[in-house]
Amino acid sequence: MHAWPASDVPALPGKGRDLRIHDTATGGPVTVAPGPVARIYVCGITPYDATHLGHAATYNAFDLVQRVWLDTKRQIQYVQNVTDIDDPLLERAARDGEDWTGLAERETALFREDMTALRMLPPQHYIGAVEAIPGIVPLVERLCDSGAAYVLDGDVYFSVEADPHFGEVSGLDAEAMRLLSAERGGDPERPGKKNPLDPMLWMAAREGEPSWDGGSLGRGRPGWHIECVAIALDHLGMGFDVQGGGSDLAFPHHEMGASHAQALTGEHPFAKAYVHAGMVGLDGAKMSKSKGNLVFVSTLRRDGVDPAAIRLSLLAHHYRSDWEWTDQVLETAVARLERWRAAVSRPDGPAAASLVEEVREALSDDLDAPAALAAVDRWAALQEATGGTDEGAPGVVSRTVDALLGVAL
Ligand code: 5CA
Ligand code: ZN
Repeated sequence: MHAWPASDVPALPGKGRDLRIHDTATGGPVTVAPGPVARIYVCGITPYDATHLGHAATYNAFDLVQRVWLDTKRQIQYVQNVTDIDDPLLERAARDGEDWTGLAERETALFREDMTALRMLPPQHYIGAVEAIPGIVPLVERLCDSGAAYVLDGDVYFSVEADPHFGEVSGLDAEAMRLLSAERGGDPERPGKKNPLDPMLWMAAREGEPSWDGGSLGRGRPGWHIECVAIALDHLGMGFDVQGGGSDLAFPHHEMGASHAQALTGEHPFAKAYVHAGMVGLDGAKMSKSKGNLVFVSTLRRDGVDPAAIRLSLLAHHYRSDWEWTDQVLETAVARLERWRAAVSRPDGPAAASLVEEVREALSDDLDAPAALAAVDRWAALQEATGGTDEGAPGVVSRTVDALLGVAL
């Protein structure tokens, strides 16, 4: 699949800082990507509805990761998937009497437009589940051959016991895992499974549903976790730096993915850090396509909201906190954008060298975007109150906000 166009990222004076970020598996901050090449996999959308602000907030977090790395001149290998075949997609297409491929293509196209408008940097490899199937089948076959997978009425399941590290990503106990598994696409109640938590690797073809050639597995379609594993191993290999997604992916998705990959390769870990963004809510509940309590990026854009203001709304919250979208959040961002634009439109201003360092410091410390915004706010307030004589300053501020926060002033 093709991704979306990249916006330019201006180079900044001085030296960028290494990123320290919270890792779910160890429960603490880790310095990621020590070498010159940084490898990141971010779970992509299931394209059965438009991009809501929860999605946008999560992709904003991983866009910041890239921007911190680019500031250190690291080379980045960034991979993202599109879950363009899965139950929710088929259910929505059936509900609306629409072809599932048309639905997936349309919503993926809209996602690209939203990402472009929000100035999220694109992945180098943007891979759909359907196009990954030829790579998924041999992995499932290998897991079967090694005894890490088993067949139940034609469906193939992964045995969580096959990975001695199972449970280390989320750190949850068995009961919590069971509850989340039932909530998030698993089938712990299905009789005949070796362990109720075992996730499906390959689903045998169902009447009236699309299916693909699965070699010795028979016709069917891939499970969700093996999709991301196949794509990540193909383009990044084991031991890549960051696996990212919203906190609802820690279990089962990232837990199971890590175990699939570790059982396949005998190596550990799948990713060196598992990074999770908080959930954005609306009216007291997590924004979710299944609940329907959504604010779409595309709706705001159509209503004339500046994408830079949407982005500032996201940046005003620390990526790990859960927060609520309200009109007030957007109004605050619109006002901030106006203040910043007025401040950088003057020919000179207060010196900005320390501002660049403050924004760098804030982002390198677990992506503290609110602290970065506060630093820019202080410069803008000084500009408004007293002004300054530094002719380069407004340009430096503008480029800092552009390069490190993705906001065009
Ligand atoms: N296709 C899978 C990942 S392989 C998937 O979870 N798709 S999704 O469309 O449901 O979600 C895409 C990303 O947005 C995931 O990282 C998910 O954790 C995140 N996300 C979903 N809802 C919210 C929300 N309310 N707030 C923050 N992030 C969210
Ligand atoms: Zn994924």
